[in-house]
Amino acid sequence: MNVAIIMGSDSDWSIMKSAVQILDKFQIDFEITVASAHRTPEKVRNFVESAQNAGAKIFIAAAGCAAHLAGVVASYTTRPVIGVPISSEPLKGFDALLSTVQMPGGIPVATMAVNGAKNAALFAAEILAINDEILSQRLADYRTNMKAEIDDKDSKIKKAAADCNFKI
Ligand code: RP5
Repeated sequence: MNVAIIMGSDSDWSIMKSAVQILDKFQIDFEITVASAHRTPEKVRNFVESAQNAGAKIFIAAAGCAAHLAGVVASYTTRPVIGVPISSEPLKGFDALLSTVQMPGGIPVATMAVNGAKNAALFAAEILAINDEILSQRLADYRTNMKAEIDDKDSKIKKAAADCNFKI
């Protein structure tokens, strides 16, 4: 198991499933659990320790509101921790962003954008690819496909604009 994902609640799943989809696409094995820094702190600690013992190289921690989960996970491991602040009412994720990103010196969390689950998984893949040529090639192919998609969108927009009788 390479990546351990921890979410503060099952309500974070609608966002975090895109991280799982990316890990699956790149054939990266992972484990996922729900555990809260505030509601179930012992479960968080036990999960981090057991995931690390099981070989987790990277942790992805996602939480909303006063989102201390990623920081707490980072306090229990020296493996890289990627934080995903989750949007919630009434502050739309700004609360979670600041709670996740503003770590004190000594305990880093690589914080993604609010709801940045996809990039969290891609960032994990990029770290793992440092020592994995096959994964590195998959990431290169992914970028190549992304370029082709953008070129396709460019062509469609140029055609749509031409149909409107003005040029971009
Ligand atoms: C956080 O509180 C969770 O990560 C979630 O984003 C938010 C709300 O949790 P629920 O009330 O939906 O369980 O700890």
